[in-house]
Amino acid sequence: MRRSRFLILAVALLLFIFTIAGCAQQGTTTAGTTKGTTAGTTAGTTQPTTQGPPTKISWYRGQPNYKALTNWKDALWVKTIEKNMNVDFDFQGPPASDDYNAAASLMLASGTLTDLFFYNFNNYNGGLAQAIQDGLVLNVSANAAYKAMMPNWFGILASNEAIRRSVTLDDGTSALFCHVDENLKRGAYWGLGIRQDWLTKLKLQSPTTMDELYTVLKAFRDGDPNGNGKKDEIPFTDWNLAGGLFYFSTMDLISAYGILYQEQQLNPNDSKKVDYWITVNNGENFQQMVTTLNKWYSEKLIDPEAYTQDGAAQDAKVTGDLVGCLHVWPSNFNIYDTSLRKTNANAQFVGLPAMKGPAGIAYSPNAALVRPAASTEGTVVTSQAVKNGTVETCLKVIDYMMSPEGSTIQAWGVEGDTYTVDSNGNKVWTDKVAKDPEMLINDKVNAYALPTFGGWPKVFSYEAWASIELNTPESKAAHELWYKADTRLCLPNLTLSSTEAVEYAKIMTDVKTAISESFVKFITGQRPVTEVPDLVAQCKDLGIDKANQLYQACYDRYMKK
Ligand SMILES: [Ca+2]
Repeated sequence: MRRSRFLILAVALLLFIFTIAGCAQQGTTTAGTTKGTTAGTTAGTTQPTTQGPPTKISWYRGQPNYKALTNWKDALWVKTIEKNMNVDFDFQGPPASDDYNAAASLMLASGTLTDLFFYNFNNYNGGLAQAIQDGLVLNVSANAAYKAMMPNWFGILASNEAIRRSVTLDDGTSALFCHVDENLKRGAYWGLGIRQDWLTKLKLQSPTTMDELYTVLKAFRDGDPNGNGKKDEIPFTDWNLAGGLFYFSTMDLISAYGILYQEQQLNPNDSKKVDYWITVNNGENFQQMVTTLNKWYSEKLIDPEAYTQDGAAQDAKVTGDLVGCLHVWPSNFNIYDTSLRKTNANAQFVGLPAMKGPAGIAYSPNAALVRPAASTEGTVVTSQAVKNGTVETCLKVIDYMMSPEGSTIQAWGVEGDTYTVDSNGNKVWTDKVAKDPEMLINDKVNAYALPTFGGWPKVFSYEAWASIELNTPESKAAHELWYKADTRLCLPNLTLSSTEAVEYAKIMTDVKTAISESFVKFITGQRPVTEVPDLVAQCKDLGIDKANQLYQACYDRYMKK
């Protein structure tokens, strides 16, 4: 169970890293603008596209690896969409154990395309714009007849400014179809968690600043909150995503210093200026951050193994009643507490808000709060669909998936079967989903619907997501805390032009390598923090200012879109 959870986490994290570390797009801004509806029209789109036998549509995308589902064709929501649209999907992607990006990149390079193709175009040299120019991807928005077949998709773009800016290229091109969020609150899907029972035992308040957290971690270290008479507590821990050199718990602390871990951001003192964590105030904030974390590390407040252990090793410490504070997802509250309470009935993880640092502002480490779309990763219609004569069916199917009806099928399955609607109009899971004797609802639901994962053309249902992810009081409360963080550092979904994307990737590969080689060393003391200015100079030599300028131009265009 733990193993499969980490597998799923690892996949989710990889997707997450592509999104935040990728060179092209990122999310959107301003809660207000995404409010309201995805009007769109469903007229005509619920009709099957053809009479007679179903139209075969080939679709390249990876297979799932859920406890309850290993082939998309078996999912109730897929079968229902196939039936309603009279299509027969032929999913040709690799199994979940394979490297999807590598497999899909090979397919693109070989020119062997399916009708529909799922891909993160950050990984295409020159991005989506270049893939269109190269004749692989159909430019749907450039063709009035095609556009007319997608009233739901283009209706959402017309009615929701934030989503339109996120998913279109600078010239208004719309050719990639992804999940979109009308409720940005869903973006508050991770943050710090802490042992409330340890705080209570040591008579401590929940910390809101880095200074208060320092005091709490010292008390965790010295006060024997797990009560075994040994000084074995690990106040703060982290883990290394294999191959990713990515540290989640540390990321959650970094934002307290007005900087965001490994991604372009807005300057804390100039809301119009694009910056990077190493270049904000010429490295001053970065230096403050590593100086503090180095102090914590040397005082054994941070796990000595934080930067080398894997997720399973971290998890074993957490469920072994040893860890006080770390990065968590909503489902962790239930998973960790259930495990801990077998031996410690009072164990309770609760969420912590984003910490305030020297500036006294609780900056959000999570840019998902301002990004209403996975705008570089999604499904495109290919030139192969033109050759196969399936374009019309492909467009209508995608548009149906974006419709309220199609999105509801993806989020909840089939009414009367997997969910019912109560007298208040709220959807409720039926017992076959919620009360399976073998599986938790979090697992069982995947056989029928996909409420907690994106990756398909759909309008995300916040309610369906919350019904699975926020199913404990602790996760609900944490979600509210994380949502309140200050998002002023977070950039929206930005899309570099094809030439910008090539230049950016060239610079940032070297910059990221230089920083990742030193970042952990600064914390663990293997490199003195007084050498941060040398790293800043090295990054400038490698062209970080130019990379920031490329993003700046892109952001300026976004603001005018
Ligand atoms: Ca102890």
